[in-house]
Amino acid sequence: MPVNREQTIAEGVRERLRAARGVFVLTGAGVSAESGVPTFRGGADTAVWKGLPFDVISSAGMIARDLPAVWEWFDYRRGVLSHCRPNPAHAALACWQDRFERFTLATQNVDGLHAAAGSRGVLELHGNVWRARCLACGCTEDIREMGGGERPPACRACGEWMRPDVVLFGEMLPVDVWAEAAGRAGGCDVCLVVGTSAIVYPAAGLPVAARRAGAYLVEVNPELTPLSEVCDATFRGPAGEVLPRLDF
Ligand code: BV8
Repeated sequence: MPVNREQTIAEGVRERLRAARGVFVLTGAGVSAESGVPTFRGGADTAVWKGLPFDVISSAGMIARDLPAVWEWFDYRRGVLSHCRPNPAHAALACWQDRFERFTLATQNVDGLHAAAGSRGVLELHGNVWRARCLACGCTEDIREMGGGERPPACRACGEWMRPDVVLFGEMLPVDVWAEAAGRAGGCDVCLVVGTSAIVYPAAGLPVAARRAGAYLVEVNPELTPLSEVCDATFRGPAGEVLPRLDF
């Protein structure tokens, strides 16, 4: 896209942000790509683990079928993440959080990088890879504070096995987190969608709901997505470069 045309659009978005009272942001794996976190559908194929497509190893049935394998998969993910730090996209969103009457950051990412960048009250739609949850009593614990590598780890409250506190395919999203995200998406002036292929539901429905409720919809993604055609503005570039440019 010719530079001045993108600059014009960027100035339009900055104006909208300056005037906005409520801003809703939905992020996906792409916002962490520049931190070195592999995306799921980056490039041609879907991420595969030991021959299993990620949406199989990350599916509800695996908990009953092979909980140790699920832990191995998320231990591997944590291993990758332990070398990753927030990037300028995370930083831009963190400094925007106090500049609006209502600012909501909802993410599909389980990497915890938004919080690491200073974002508060992030709505983690799909959970967090650094937390474990007891299969019996529902207690959650930060895995970094659980010491020993026992797998599956036992719950310190009731002794039952714990599972990664992430939402697997076929599982409901946390009801309170979802309700807040859906409510906020339906009441914002500007909705930004950053780094998501917008394929996984119900998260991908949030920007559509925001648009239907009258929000100005902005997409930041190097590639086209199913959402692109309903957006008011799109930026085909990496979030770590585009978001700082949208600072207003
Ligand atoms: C449920 C945690 C029901 C685990 C995840 C309606 C229609 C069709 C299917 C369904 C439907 N409703 C439900 C379904 C089924 C399913 C689903 O959506 N399937 C898809 C595959 C079609 N949904 C579910 O199962 C959900 N649960 O519906 O429960 C229910 C109801 C009642 C009772 C019981 C149950 C649960 C979904 C959550 C699953 N868990 N994650 C883990 O991480 O392993 S999903 C996981 O995959 C991520 O969290 C994320 O949501 C998704 C990956 O998508 P993205 O984040 O967008 O990443 P992707 O790689 O695809 O794309 C990256 C993008 O970034 C690209 O566009 C790329 O161009 C861009 N990019 C790259 N670099 C950059 C960049 N952008 C900006 N800057 C860059 N530098």
